[in-house]
Amino acid sequence: MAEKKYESKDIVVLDGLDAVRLRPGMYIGTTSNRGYHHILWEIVDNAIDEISNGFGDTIHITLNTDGSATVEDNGRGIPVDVHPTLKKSGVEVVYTTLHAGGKFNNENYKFSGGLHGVGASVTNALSRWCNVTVNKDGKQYFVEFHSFEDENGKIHSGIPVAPLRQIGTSTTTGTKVTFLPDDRVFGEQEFSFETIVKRARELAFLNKGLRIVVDDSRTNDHSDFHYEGGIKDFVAYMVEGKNALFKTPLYIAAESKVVSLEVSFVSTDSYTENTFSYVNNIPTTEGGMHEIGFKSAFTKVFNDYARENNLLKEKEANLLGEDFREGLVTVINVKMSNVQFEGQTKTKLGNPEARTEVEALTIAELTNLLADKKNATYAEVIIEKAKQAAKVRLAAKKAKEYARAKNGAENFNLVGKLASSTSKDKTKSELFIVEGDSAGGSAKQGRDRRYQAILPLRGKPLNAEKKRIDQVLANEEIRTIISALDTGFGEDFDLSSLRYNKIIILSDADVDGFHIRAILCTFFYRYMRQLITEGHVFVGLPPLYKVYKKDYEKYVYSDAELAEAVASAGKGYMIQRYKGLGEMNPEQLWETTMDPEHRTLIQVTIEDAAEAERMITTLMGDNIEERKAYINEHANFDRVDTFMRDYKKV
Ligand code: TSJ
Repeated sequence: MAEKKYESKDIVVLDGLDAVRLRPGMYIGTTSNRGYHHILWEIVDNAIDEISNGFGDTIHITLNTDGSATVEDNGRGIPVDVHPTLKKSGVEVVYTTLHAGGKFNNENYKFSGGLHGVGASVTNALSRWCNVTVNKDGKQYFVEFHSFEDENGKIHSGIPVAPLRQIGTSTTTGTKVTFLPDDRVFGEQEFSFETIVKRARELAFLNKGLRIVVDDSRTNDHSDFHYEGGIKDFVAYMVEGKNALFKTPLYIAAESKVVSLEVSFVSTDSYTENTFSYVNNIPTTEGGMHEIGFKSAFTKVFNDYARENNLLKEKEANLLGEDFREGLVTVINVKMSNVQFEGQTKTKLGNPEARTEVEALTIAELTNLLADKKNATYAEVIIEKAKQAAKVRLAAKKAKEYARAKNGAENFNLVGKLASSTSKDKTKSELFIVEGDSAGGSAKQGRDRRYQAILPLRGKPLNAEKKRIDQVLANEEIRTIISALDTGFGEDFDLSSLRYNKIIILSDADVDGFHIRAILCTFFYRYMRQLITEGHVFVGLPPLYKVYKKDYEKYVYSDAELAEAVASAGKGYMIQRYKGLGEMNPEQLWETTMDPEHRTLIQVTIEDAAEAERMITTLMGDNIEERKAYINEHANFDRVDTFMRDYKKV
């Protein structure tokens, strides 16, 4: 893009967009890599809205070599006629007015994606430049927006270089947008093909029939997603590598004045429940009203079916929702207007009407589905499995009561491996969970024993996702952690009993270390969530290198810092590369990773933990080879894991 000369007569400062520049976080949450991709999704969402409403079927996303991204659809093309009061083309209105666009007008779009809901103007405001080509009515139109610096050095963005104009003719229809995120907002960042592909696949699953093609011109990577089965294919994809108990997932869909709903589910021989819900294509990780409505309908319909078909005797109690959902993989896809998000990560649907609507629609559709004799075996499989789950649930409850009655006496044994701290001051105390006995040994010797307790983990703690709660308890590593923390877990979790103010995970910068961090985060997320929400969980960053020579020594924690350290060392330096914590002696481990004065900790946020959990449950399945391949590909060993992109250093 050639830089244009601006003259003052061209300058029309757009107050709205200046506000976005001033406080990008208010509009896109963060200017980290997540925010960087967010402005791409704002554009893609607009194209999806068009396609969901029946206009066009394909979206192309291209990552260009100059760092910009292009999004193109084959819809009707953004309106180009001049807006009667704003006196600008529809395209310019969409791009220069906060919250402008067809999506806020329910006549054009029935259930608008609305999504994060800030619109294309925010992308424009946070881009160095942005251009739009519209093919419509046999013509091709073009408009370009630019940022520029005024005489006071203030940056204004999203200014049209010239009004929208016709640049040619066309035999197709559609909209094509190219933009370059502004490095003055985001710093040096780039689009991640992997991140984009992951979300593109999800969007293709959630929008049946939609085709999304992703091309990376930087690497020539290419992906193409299109699912005629929609979320039914999504469920099938998620149970690949698990043992599904039906040939294909079941599927229901219904619409009312308030919501449009589709649900697909399949039963597996696993013991955990996995429910993935979405509202307007946004993952509702924390669930909410739609999930509650679905779950209560599901429980009711299956209990009723069991009674009517004599699968539950009169004297037997109703089965619980959790019994029915054991091993069940479900995707719930809701579209509705005026969504309200709540919860710690704003991923919980708050609208009360979603509960009643989803419940009523599910009861009707599911009853209908089960009334079909062809589906009888599916119902029987689910009910049989639920009865089994109820039995285990009652047995586990008894076992737990028994263990509690015996109190802590034998718990003492479990903490045999724990080297506890001596001070009674809980506010300063720290528990290091250390990968491997050798690093554990160094940590025990190197630590400040007043405040630092060490728990070495031998081998891998089990995958908290895979196992039922009684099996989680059966794992020695997990039991050791639970008894060391002293808080209880699950419903019995009590934060006030926590023995340590900081829980610090120390694991290697390799595949196993990545896996251990993900598993521990998933375990805390599932069974001790408050530890994370109250900010008690951290990941310690060990150094990757030591640069040294006579009278000089510097530890380096990332590849980026290495060059700097080498430069300051001058001639004759040596580099030691640390492959694992076990290679450091006690003093080194203390100095680099444990000493509160010098160490770097990353606080695990609820988003990180949710991402770790999602990653483990959606992407890794039970197939160990697949899991290894996934980890190999995605763990970013230089600094932090993929699920900790937006890390907060403390
Ligand atoms: F983000 C965006 F706004 F720049 C954008 C919009 C980006 C991309 C890639 C596509 C789109 C977009 C918008 N695709 N299709 C549309 N459609 C309309 O804006 C549209 C077209 C016709 C009518 C009509 O009533 O005739 C109404 C609308 C909202």
